[in-house]
Amino acid sequence: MSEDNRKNLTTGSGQPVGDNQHSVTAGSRGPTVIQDVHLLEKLAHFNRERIPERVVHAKGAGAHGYFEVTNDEISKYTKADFLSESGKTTPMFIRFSTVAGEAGSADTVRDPRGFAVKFYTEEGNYDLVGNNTPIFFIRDAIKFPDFIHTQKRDPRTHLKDPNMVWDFWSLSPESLHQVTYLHGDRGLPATFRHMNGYGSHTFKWVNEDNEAFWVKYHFVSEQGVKSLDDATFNKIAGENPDYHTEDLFNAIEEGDFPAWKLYVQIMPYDDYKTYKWDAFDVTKTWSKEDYPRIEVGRMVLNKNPENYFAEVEQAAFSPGHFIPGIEASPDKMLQGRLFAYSDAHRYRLGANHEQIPVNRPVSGANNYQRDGFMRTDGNGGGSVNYEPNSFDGPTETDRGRIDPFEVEGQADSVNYDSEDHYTQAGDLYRLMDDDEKSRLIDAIVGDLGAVKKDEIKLRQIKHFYKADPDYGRRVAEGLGLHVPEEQEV
Ligand code: HDE
Repeated sequence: MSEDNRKNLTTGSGQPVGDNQHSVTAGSRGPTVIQDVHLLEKLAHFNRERIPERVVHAKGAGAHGYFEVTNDEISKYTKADFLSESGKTTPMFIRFSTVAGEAGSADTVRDPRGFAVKFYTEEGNYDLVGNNTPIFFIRDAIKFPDFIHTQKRDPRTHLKDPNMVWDFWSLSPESLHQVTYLHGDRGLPATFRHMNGYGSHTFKWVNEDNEAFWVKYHFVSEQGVKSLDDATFNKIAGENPDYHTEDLFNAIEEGDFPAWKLYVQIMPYDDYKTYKWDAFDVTKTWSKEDYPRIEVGRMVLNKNPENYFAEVEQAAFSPGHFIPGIEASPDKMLQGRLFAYSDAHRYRLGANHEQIPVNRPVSGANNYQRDGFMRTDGNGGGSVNYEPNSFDGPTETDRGRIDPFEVEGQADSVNYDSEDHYTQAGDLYRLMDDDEKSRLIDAIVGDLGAVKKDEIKLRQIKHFYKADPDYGRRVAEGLGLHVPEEQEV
């Protein structure tokens, strides 16, 4: 482009624009002429600026940074190249989010927070798509659409409806642990910087000798964990719905880079057969006494996105983006997610969404995928587009093989073995000090109190009671309802 053109306003196809303030009309009073293609293009593109928002986690904020390994010992457990030695650094991108709200909703609502990390490793992108809670409400993917329907708007009133929320939770007792967690202080993080992150699921690590381990990830905030109180979070939601987004952006802009230490709990492969909890049930945690946290490295966020839509709205994380040395576990929620995320990306961003810069692997992609909407990478040029071939096309490599594992039993719709949804929820309740217990009870009474049917409230109170009689009693009293006796529960 010549020097003077550089300042010219142009159309999308580069033609200089003569007038950007006035439509072309037939005479001063005449109709607008259809040949004003700049006007047509500008209005037509404007109509197509919005893409489908994420069906969950629609409101979020993102940042770039790096991950640095701080423990040489980790390569004992995984052959993942980016974890191979202390001091190795990997660029990464993170997106924090709420779950239920739409893209314009408030940041400071009581809700789990998404904690989605994309590591741009030399062997492909590794995505760890977690939350700020180590557990989840349900443990089978098949229930997720129903669960999210209760978190969204009533189909008739288009209003959020506590009757749906608590009807579902009281009929799905596996939710009790996360319901307790959510109504405790962790449900109201003070900022995205003052909360921990978790992979939540159990994953599989495989080392260079093809020995396998089970792992759970913990990102521990170096800023500490701070929460808002009940009065504050609602006030902020009204005054500044983008409070967390603004806090993260300003902190990084001012050079106050937030950081997290990454730890893992490691379970020897065969322990899952005898461990007291189902190692693959995402509504349960592993005791840190049984499997202590081992430091892996440190994540620092040190660069804001240049453009929100390009980098945050178009970011595509998938739990199925594994790399050699890191694989799936049989966790039924994780298994469902392995399909759902890339399917959501194909819907929201198109078949070639991994060519969008924020999603592009720094290691490049070599495969025989061709064509499809928005193919912008040259589409493989004249190179061979099938395999096997005799023309030096990319071929499979042992490094990409999964670690084989035994399967047994019949294909069927199978439940988990244990229905104990009370011990860990009760342990969490008993871990809280008196003040947090009071805040928990107030939060639950406030939410559950809005439910119309006593039948739903009483059903839920019985779950609280089975977790801990004091828990159930205090909620019942707070609601002015019958306190169940031991034998009733
Ligand atoms: Fe998600 N989830 N999820 N989820 N999730 C999505 O993917 C889904 C679950 C989480 O910042 C969607 O790109 C299913 C658990 C985060 O871009 C969708 C199930 C955890 C984000 C989807 C779950 C999460 C999402 C929506 C039940 C924590 C935002 C658009 C098996 C461990 C990522 C999209 C970002 C986003 C599906 C449950 C975390 C629809 C089917 C459990 C952080 O694909």
